[in-house]
Amino acid sequence: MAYDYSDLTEKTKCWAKQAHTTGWINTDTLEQLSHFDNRTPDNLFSIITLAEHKATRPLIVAFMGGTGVGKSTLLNRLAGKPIAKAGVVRPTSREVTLYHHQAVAMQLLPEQQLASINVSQHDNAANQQVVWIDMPDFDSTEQSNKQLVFQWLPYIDVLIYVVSPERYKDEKAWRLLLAEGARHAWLFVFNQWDRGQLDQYDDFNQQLQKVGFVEPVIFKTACSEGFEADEFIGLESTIRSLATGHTVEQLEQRGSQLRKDELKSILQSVALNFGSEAAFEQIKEQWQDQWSDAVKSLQQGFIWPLKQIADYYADHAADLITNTSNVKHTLWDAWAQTRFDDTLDEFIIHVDQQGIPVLPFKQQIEPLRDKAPKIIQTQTELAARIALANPGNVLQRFILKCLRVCEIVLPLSAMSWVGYKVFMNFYTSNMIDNHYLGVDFAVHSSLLMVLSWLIPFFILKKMQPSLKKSAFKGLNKGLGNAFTFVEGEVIDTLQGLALQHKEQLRQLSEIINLCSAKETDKALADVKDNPLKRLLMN
Ligand SMILES: Nc1nc2c(ncn2[C@@H]2O[C@H](COP(=O)(O)OP(=O)(O)O)[C@@H](O)[C@H]2O)c(=O)[nH]1
Ligand SMILES: [Mg+2]
Repeated sequence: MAYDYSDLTEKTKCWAKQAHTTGWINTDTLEQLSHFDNRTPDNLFSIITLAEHKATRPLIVAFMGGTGVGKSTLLNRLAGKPIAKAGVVRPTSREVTLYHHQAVAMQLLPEQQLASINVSQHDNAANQQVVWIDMPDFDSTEQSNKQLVFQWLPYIDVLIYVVSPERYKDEKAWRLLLAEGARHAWLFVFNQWDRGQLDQYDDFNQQLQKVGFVEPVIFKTACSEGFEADEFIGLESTIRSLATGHTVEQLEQRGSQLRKDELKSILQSVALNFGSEAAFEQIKEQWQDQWSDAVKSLQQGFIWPLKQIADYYADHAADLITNTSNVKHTLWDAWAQTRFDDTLDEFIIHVDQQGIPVLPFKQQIEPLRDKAPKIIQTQTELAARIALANPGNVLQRFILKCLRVCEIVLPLSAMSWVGYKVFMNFYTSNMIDNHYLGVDFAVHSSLLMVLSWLIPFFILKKMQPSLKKSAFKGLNKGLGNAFTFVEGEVIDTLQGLALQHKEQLRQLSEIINLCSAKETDKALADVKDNPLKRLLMN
């Protein structure tokens, strides 16, 4: 289904509004996508009261050209009476003259009503389907005349470009023809032919061919007294033949397609400045590289403060458990924040270089600048507490456990053995009247018992892991976790942004595709020998 131009501009405006709010397009682009020229010849007729052609509006035809070429004279000749001021001293006609059938109800727009306008009506049924307009001189020194012409141009179906032998090379009018060429259908009048030369006509014809009119329709007219043998009738009948509902519809459709094409190319250029999906993949890798560099430098910068904090933690291990707010030492200082901010800034510059809109990045990555210190603080503190709760490594802790067992088991075994010896000797000495154990035994067995307790006790004492080292290790581990955490936060944000980006592009491409949908049923190209074909610029 083909959408109307106004529907497409509405869709575009809606899209632009939300894309601007989320930062995907800047204010300039929003401006560009919020104001579209919806003026068409159709706007001039809100009510049409033509008896037979109720549904069809008349064809709007306007004379345009340089000063004094004879536009007003041509309209007067057509009307058969002086309705437009002709031959006024330069700068000439400042007003717009409308000439139409009395049955046509024109609804002038407020801006047009303000400008000086001169309306003449007729009752000639043959010209019922045409509204003629005489435009002020476009090349006039009066700036307001030029503005008036520009104000009226969008409402005109067919422009009759009038030239004279002196002014057929007029630059200002020619520039307007080039600029507006594609938007209208064109007929050409070589007026004041009573003074014209054939080579001037050929020259003019060739110029028109050069700018894209393959076979321009040019009428030679002469409006001076006593010179009747010209092609004025041809001009009149050509216009009349064009003033059918079908042609008007075709012109409207062509205008609408042109505007859709213009909208399409604007949207395509917006899409070009949007960055590709591949660019998103690239920036993800870039972030990982940049972050690993930053981590290296942060880690180096943290060695000394880490040691300080580890010492502090070890010395205040007890305070740590009861009151954390006593811990004044924080790892994340101004230096670290600057280093981190620089990394993010560098990354955003890179995003910009990849042609991806940076505002959403700035908006979504900004909170991380405040969040990073908190992440670092929580992670390092947590790891330090865990480390202090279980100091040393697994092997160390196992050996210590064994030693603690030995500290009990060894003296116990020594005591049992000595006890057994004392008992056995006491028993046998009673039976066979032997001597009791001597002083030697007493000394040795005491020594054995003392040693079996002292040795594990000393080793245990010496092997106790250092709290400082444990705190340092813990802090280091926590720092590593925090870095991974921050990296993950950015990657998550990037993934979220990539999805948003994809969705924005999808919506934009949808509108672009709708602009491309051709209204094939009435398309000009399908109609062979269409009278309009010669009137359109290629
Ligand atoms: N010789 C000659 N003079 C003409 C012809 N058409 C118009 N003029 C004169 O050219 C002058 C300017 O005409 P006008 O219609 O006011 O030109 P406009 O400025 O294009 O509207 C007037 O004096 C006309 O009488 C023509 O075909 N031949
Ligand atoms: Mg005039």
